[in-house]
Formats: sequence, C-alpha cells, structure tokens
Amino acid sequence: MRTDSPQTIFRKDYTPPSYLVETVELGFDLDPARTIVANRVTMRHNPDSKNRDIVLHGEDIELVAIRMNGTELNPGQYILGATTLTIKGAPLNVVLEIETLCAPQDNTTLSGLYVSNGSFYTQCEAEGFRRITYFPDRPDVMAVYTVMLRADKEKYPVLLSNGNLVEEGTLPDGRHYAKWEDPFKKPSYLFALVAARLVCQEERYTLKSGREVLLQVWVEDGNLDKTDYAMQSLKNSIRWDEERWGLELDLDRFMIVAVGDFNMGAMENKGLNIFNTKFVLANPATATDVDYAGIEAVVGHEYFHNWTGNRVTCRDWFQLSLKEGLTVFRDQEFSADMIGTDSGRAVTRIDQVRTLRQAQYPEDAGPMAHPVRPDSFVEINNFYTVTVYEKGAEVVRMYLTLLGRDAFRKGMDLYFARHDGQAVTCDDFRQAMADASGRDLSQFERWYSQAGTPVVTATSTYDAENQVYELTLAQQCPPTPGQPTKLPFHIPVAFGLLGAQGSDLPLNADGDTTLILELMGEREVFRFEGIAEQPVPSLLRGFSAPVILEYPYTDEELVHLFRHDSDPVNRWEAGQRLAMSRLLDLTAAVQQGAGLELDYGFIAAQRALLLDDTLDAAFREQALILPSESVVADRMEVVDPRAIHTARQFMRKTIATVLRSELLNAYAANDTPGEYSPDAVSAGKRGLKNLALAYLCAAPDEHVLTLAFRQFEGATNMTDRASALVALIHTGANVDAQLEAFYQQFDGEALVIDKWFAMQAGAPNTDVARVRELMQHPSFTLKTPNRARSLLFSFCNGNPAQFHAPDGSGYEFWAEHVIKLNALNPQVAARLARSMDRWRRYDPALQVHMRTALERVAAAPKLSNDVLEVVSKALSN
Ligand code: B3K
Ligand code: ZN
Repeated sequence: MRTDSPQTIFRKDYTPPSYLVETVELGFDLDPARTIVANRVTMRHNPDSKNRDIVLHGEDIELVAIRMNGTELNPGQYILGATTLTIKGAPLNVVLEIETLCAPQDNTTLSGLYVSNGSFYTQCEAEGFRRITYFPDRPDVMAVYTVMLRADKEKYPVLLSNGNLVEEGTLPDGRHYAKWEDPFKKPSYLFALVAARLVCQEERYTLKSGREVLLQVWVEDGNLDKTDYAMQSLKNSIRWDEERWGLELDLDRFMIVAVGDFNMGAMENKGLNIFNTKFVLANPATATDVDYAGIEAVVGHEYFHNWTGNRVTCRDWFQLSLKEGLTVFRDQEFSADMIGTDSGRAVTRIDQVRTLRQAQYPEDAGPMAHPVRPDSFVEINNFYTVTVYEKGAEVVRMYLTLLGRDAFRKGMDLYFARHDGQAVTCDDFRQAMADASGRDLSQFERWYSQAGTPVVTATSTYDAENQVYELTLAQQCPPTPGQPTKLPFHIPVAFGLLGAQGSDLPLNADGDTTLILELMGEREVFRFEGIAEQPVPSLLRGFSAPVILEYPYTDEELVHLFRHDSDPVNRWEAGQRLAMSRLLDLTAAVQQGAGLELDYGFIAAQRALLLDDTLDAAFREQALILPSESVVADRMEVVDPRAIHTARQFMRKTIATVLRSELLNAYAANDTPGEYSPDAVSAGKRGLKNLALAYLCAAPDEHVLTLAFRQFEGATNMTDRASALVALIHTGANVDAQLEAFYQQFDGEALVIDKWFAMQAGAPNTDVARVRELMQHPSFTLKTPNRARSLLFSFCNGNPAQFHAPDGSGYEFWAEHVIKLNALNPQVAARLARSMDRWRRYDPALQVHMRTALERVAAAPKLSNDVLEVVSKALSN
C-alpha cells in the first residue's frame, strides 16, 4: 500500500535499467516481529543506458545501513523517497550492501514477506520484492541469487528457497540455517522463501532424457491425505511439456508449497511454486470435481511458467500477457489433452467461452477496459485480469488457428531459441510466429493494442440456380476508455455449412468442410460455388476468435444446428442462442407484468439433447445449462437483475416440470457408484446427474426433495454432497439441520468451510442482513482471502438479485467492506471494488445508490492506489 499520490505509469515511457545486477546474496534472520534482511548485490552500469543513477525500490521497510564498494553511505549520499532509494552518479561497477528491517507478522497485504498460521511465506509478483529489500524491482533486471535463511529450528523446521539446497546446519540458541542457490538468472518477482512447520509428499521422477529430479508437495501436518492429485498433476505436467513442446524441467528439484493465506491461485517462483491451498489439497471427501480440475489446471499453469515466464520473462509489466496469455493457453491445452477425446476437448473449450462471456466481455465493455497489452496503469496488480489472462490466451490460440499446428510449434521453438534468458515483449513473440511461418502478422498486432470486443456481423445469400453461397462478414469494435475509434482486426472465422440432412457440405474441390476465413477488412464477401442446397451456416466454429458474432438465425436454423452441427462448440452455442432469446423475452414480460410462457419447441430441443445417448454426459450437461443471470444482464440495455432472476427461475421451473420424467431418468442413469475418481467421464456423469437434480429442485415435490436429502446424507464424495445441499438450499426448504451437520462434519477443513459460506451467500433468500449475520460466525475472518471471497465475493458477484436490492443496502454493504479490506489487503479490496464496474448499466434508481457507494469509497481516508484506481475509473466519464 502506498500513501503518496497515485501516479499513472505509461508503456511508452519505458527506458532500460541504468544498472544491471549480476549476483544477489540475501541473508535472512527470520523473526515475525523483526526480520533482518542483509542484501549484497553486484551491479554494473548498463551500456544501453545513459543514466548513471542507481534507482532502488523499497516499500514498508526500514533502512538500517547501506554500503557502496565497502564504504558506509551517509544520508547525504543517497536520496530516500517514499518508495525509492537513489544514488546519483554511481561508479561503473558497484557492490551494494544493504541492511533493512521488516515486520512480517504485521504484513496483512500478503505481498512481500508475511506470516500465515505462524509460518513465513513470500509473494513477490508483481512488486513485492521491494517490500523485502531495496532493489531495482523490475522484471528486466535478471540476476543469480544465493539465499541464506536463519530461523528458530523448533518453530520453523523447514527452510526453503529457489533452486538447490547447498548447505544446512544448526546455530546457537535453538536456531538453524539453510543455504539455497538458484543457478538460473531470474527477475526479482520470482524470488521466494518459506520458513515453516510443514510435511511433504516427495517422489523421484525420471525425465525423458533419463535425468532424475526430486518432486515435493509441502503442506501443513494433517493434510498429507490430500496431496496425491497435485503430485500426479505435476508429473503429468512435466511429461506433457516434454511431449507436446519439447521443454524439459531445468532444475534438479521442484517444490510446491500450499499456504492458507494467499491473494490469488498460485505463484510460479523458480523451483518453489507457492500455492493457495485451494489448488493443492483434495480428497474425495473434501473436494469437488471442479476443485480437482482446478488443481490440475493450476499445477500445470505454474509448472509451464518455468519456460513461458521464467526462462523467457517480460521486459516490463505492460507485457504481462506475454507470459500469462501464453501460459493460460498452455494450461488449457494441457487440460484438454489430459482428457484426450474430441468431445472432452470441446467441453473444456465451452468452459473457456463461458468464462470469456461471463467475465472478460463485461470487463472489455466497462470502465476498466484495457488492451491485452495495456498502455498505462496506476497499480499493476489491478491488471492481472481476465483480459490479460483469458483474452490473452485467445490471442495465442488465434496464432495456432491461423498458422496451423506445425507452423505454430516452429514459432514456439524459434521464440525460445531467440529469447531464452531474456526479458522480452509481446512484439518479440509475434515476430517469432511471423518469422517461423513466413506470414505477415502486422495487422494481428491490433489484438494487443486495441481494447474492446469486436462485433462480427454476418449475412448470407444463396443462389439456388447457380449453386452459389455468399457470406458477408463485417466487423466493428465499440469505443473503450482512451480509444474512441478502432481499426479492423485480423479475425480467423472458422466456417462450415450444414445441409438439410444435418451433414456438413463440402466447401471446395478438396472436400473441406471447415475453412478458416480471414476477415481483415471492415467488410468482406466470401463466395462458395457448387453448394447444392440451401445451407445453414455454422460460424466461428470452435470459437475461433474472441468476438461477438451476430447472424439473423431463425429458430428453425438454430434447432437444426443444435441437433446436427458437427462442431460441438457451435452445437452448444446454438442452444445458448435459443435460450438467450427466450430469457430476454421472458425478462421483458416480467418487467411488463405480462404472463410468462415458454414455447414447447425449445423444450423439445432440450429434451432431444438430454435423451441423445450418443453424446457424452459432460457435453449434455453443458448444453442444458442456461446462460447465467450476469450473461443475460450483459445483453440488456438497462439491466434489471430481479426481473432476470424471475425469468430464469421460471424457465428452469418450466423445463423441470415438462421434462420431469426425463430428468429423473438422467438422474438415475448417471449415478457413479463405487470408488470416486475425478476422471472426465465420471465427473461428466456426476455433472449431468447433479444438473438434473438442480433442475428437478426448481419444481420440487416430495419425491424430488427425498432424492436430494438422501443424496446429501448418503454421498460418498464432496461433489454429490455439496450439489445436493446447494440444490436443497435453492428450493427454500428448511436445511438448517443439514447446514449444521455439514459444518460439524468438516469443522477444521478450511476449504470446505469456505464452501459452506459460499453456498449460503449465493442462496436466493440470502439478503444483506443474512450475510451480516454470517459474518458474525466465529469462523469468519476478512484476513484470509479465501474466506473473504467465499462470503463477500459470492454475495456481491454471485447473487445479483439480492445484491442489487432496490434500497441500495447491498451497495452500502459493499462500500463498507471495500473500505475495511483496503486497510488490510489492498489487492483483495480492489478485486471486490470491481463488483461495481458496470454500475452505469442499471436503472437510474439503482444508479443513484451505486454512485453514493462508489463516492463513499473514493472519499475514504488512506485509500490504496489499488482501490483508488478501480473506483475512480468507475466514476469517471
Ligand atoms: N503470476 C502469478 C500472479 C501474480 C499476481 C500478482 N498480483 C500467478 C500466475 O498467473 O500464475
Ligand atoms: Zn500465470
């Protein structure tokens, strides 16, 4: 947290560092109240810079002493600012020795060195290293680190840092030490240490090359029964990176450490990944299928960063998507390859599309909209966004779509060959792709520089006499903050045509049935000859670009695609379009107080899909999930959260009533008796079974309630138990006894108690008063981000009908807690602050309350840059 006035930092102002660092030797005397950090850096002037001033960053630390080339500097020889230490006109070669103090136990920001449950952990990305010692804390300064840790042996028996353990031993006064050396150059944001009371699951693993490595998963005592899946996922990640990309683990030792207090998912520190417990700990009794999938994805993600992020890193933080977009793309491909089937792959793709629509499109259309490579920021931590991550991954995926698998792989190989050991830019990545494929990717650059979601409008004509089909594609992109007009994007549109029988029509003489059309202008016409019958177009197959695609489909055409499209993503998409038009009509009817009706044609299409046994359960589940309330909201001119909720509930209830027997059959047919396995087929069955139960509970009768209660009582895994409880909560039935039993059964399992809070926060009858009551529960604390998220975020983001109560009480609650969290943990506070991003889209009466709440936060004393940036962007015009 900074208290000096916020400064906007611009990408165009980048200058190379004035000094480069060769080696860093760090000594830590760890004490929760008073940790002494001794830092010895060898620096030399950077020939690429004319500047001879050394600028070190530092924040919330106390300078004890500083020596340059052996001589103590007195305060007249350096300038100590609020967040920097500058030495003017330094010699060409410099050895700096700096001693500082910090108080990890008081560090509630969870950035820098902090204490969680009595042990020490660090988080340095993006700018946490400066909270540990004075240093040029920027990613383009890469150095080799040696770390000496000293701490009480009894309290902190395990001492870990990056790289290899080279020495350890005991010290007087019950203390001990460990010395670690990381052989690879790295930026400071990848530094990590852990001093803790932990136990580990470990394994020796043989790489393809025959080299043996040590893998460890470190957790608190009592959690060793929950580390198998993380270890298995780590081994799968190592093997997959070798097989798919030819990338080998470069260290002899790779560690994962789980910690209960953590701001985000996990962190890719070199050789010492630190994880939120949520993405490590799992056994069938405590974790759901979704949790297991999350562990696989995040373990993969952090491991893959070792090449995409660590070996090749970012020149500056504007380039964040260089590592994050690419690494998300890699973890998505990993998860899809682990399932291995085409339909399983499609289900992972549908999930990605859902995330984009749910979170990224709204961001791209709101006050925080920014390009994949932002041009400016106040607080970089605010830019770890769905745009940089998920849209960034879409940008990488578009190279693959445009170049094809072989050329894309050549591009990756060239990128590593050119830039290993360097800090580079998004342009360097694009250049490697262009050079390896021989393609001109200059227009593609706009995906990095222009914010906003492009809208592609398609129209078509069919000339039966000449058998010619013409498709016209036009694009435009709405204005975003600071970018009033946009130039055309280079958009790959995967395209096919369906005949009346539902099969794909050949599009050319080669008989291709899917083509990648490249839309580069504002408007282009694509002509296909020899099309023997009036076709239905299947556009943007596989979701080939992160755009909004509009085509004047009739209901009959959508039903045809929903039944027959050979592309499963577009099959799903057709169902979503059918559902969306009904949700919007029903919402309007609710607003007008008109009678509500759902046409049988839609239900019949849903029914046919539910009964189609040739489809995987996982796919059927996806196809039957209605667009979420917030995705519907995004499609409305003026958002009415309560009307949307009523409309969607009506639709669910009607489907449940009409398809009762089919849903009951699906419920029975997809049971997964026997030992729990998180594999995709079993998880898909559970998904469909529990979706059927949730639908049935939208129109509950005795029988359905009995099924749900019985499933809750008798469940042998958390997926079934939690699904039953959530379904019951949503019926409004009295489940006090079940909630109490659940709590008692899992008291002490923090991650399960998080679920307990979250399921109540999202319940339709949970209003602000009830949330305040839950906050009084002895297990509630704002200090642990997972717990704060489980209650506050689940309510503010996941319960729109209650959060947007007409009296504004939800917004008051929001403001109060953004301010409270701001004092504890600005990063988490700023995330919560984003719940109000889209406030101008609501009806004027709600807007009045929202503005008041935003202004209250903006005027709060000691506001962090993090929160200030979010609320001032929301309030600005
Ligand atoms: N690189 C980290 C994110 C750090 C966030 C800092 N506020 C995790 C990841 O993307 O793998
Ligand atoms: Zn990442």
